[in-house]
Amino acid sequence: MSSYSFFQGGKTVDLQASFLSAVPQKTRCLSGSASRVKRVSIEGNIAVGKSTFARLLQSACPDWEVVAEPVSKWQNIESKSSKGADAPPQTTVSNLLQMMYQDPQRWSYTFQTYSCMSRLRTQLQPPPARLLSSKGTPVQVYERSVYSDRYIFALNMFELGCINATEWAVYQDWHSLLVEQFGHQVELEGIIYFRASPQKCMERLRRRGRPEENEVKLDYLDKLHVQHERWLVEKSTEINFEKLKNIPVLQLDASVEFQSDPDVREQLVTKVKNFFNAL
Ligand code: UDP
Ligand code: D5M
Ligand code: MG
Repeated sequence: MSSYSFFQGGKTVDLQASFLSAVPQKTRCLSGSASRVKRVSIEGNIAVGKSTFARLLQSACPDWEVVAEPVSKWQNIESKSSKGADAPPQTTVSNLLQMMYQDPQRWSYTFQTYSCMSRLRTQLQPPPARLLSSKGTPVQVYERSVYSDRYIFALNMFELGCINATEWAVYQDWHSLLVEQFGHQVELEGIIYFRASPQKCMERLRRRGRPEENEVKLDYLDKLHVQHERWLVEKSTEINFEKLKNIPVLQLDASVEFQSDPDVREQLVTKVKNFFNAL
């Protein structure tokens, strides 16, 4: 593992300004129909089956839209550099997810700035027209949230010593500002906690075979599991946002094989429907 770089902390500057220019004006204040949309996030450990389940929900009901986690953005960061005024700019593509797993001490803070920023940007996109014109209750299902960024991943990195005390203080400061400024546009009505043992997640992680995650150890999934339990079951994580403290949580047993079993799938979808109706 490398030592810390002097430049790490400097990468957070002007996040808010870059957000404001990146987010279309119409998304900054919600129209009447957009404010009808209920937002829910699916939370859970790595490879527990969130994306698979989210796709299933999307096909189960036309009133639901899934907003996937922007993992491919984390794997493909384009940067341009120029050797001089006359030289053509060179484009480099880097894989920040891989860099974070290969050298967590160097890259965790950078990764957390980008994962949170890219997630928020993705979730701030306006819902599709079919959702806004739906007669039922439209629901947007987010794969994870700015809250799991902070209370699961960033907190875990801090506790592991991969984000130092200064970085953690800086992170919390800008994260709170972002949530205060933009949080109402991505505010959640509820959370689905997709829960399985770390062993089951490891089995699925290996089956998925994402190359960047080759070196992920069971111990890491154990730690993330404990963070989820503290936040969503024991409620012992210190939360800084009032509305989040009392948010309804639906716990689903994800250890069952739902992908290939239509009966199990249906049971899970019914639980989700009842949960949405009660929100
Ligand atoms: N998977 C499975 N059975 C299930 C659900 C998921 O074998 O009932 C597999 C899925 O095909 C994928 C892996 O588990 O290869 C991880 O799933 P996903 O990418 O949905 O997990 P996420 O990281 O999004 O939670
Ligand atoms: O995978 C998302 C991948 O990204 C997984 O390898 C965990 C990693 N990671 C690290 N920090 C974060 C944050 N803040 N959010 C999300 N993912 C993070 P998935 O398949 O979605 O579990
Ligand atoms: Mg996923």
